[in-house]
Amino acid sequence: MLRVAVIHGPNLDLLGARDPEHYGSLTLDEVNRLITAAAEELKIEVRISQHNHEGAVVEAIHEAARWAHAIVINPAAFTHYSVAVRDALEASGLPAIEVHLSNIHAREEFRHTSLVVPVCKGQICGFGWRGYLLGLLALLDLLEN
Ligand code: CA2
Repeated sequence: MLRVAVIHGPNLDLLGARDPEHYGSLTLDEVNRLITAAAEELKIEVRISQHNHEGAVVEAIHEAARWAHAIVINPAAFTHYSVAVRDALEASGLPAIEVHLSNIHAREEFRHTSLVVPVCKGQICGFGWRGYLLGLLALLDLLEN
């Protein structure tokens, strides 16, 4: 069975509270339930976590390297400046998919840069919470076919 760590970055615990035009109206718990339900259907084991601190995201990636086959990560703001998150992903040796709820390329200039995408298999953005499901499907395709 494919084992995937789903890691949410800072402020994503605020989902559903405001900014629905960028991030949708679902709470993080609701998004996580949808991810869990889809993973069950796809016969993927998922462990989902959310962290507001950079070091905690780094540790979640280290932890994933001990049990998971792959990572789906929305590094949120860390995407745009965290060398530490990028290095942790690279060091994990795991295939990772970068996910964003919003289309970061259609937003402010500073969101166009991702430090993590060069160490990921690819980036999915602009499809809201469904991006996480697309990430799981992409990993299934990559790792099982
Ligand atoms: O579109 C995404 O998923 C982002 O990763 C979300 C980050 C943002 O910094 C990235 O550029 C794109 C922000 C997450 C904050 O989420 C909030 C949700 C509700 C209210 C306030 C913030």
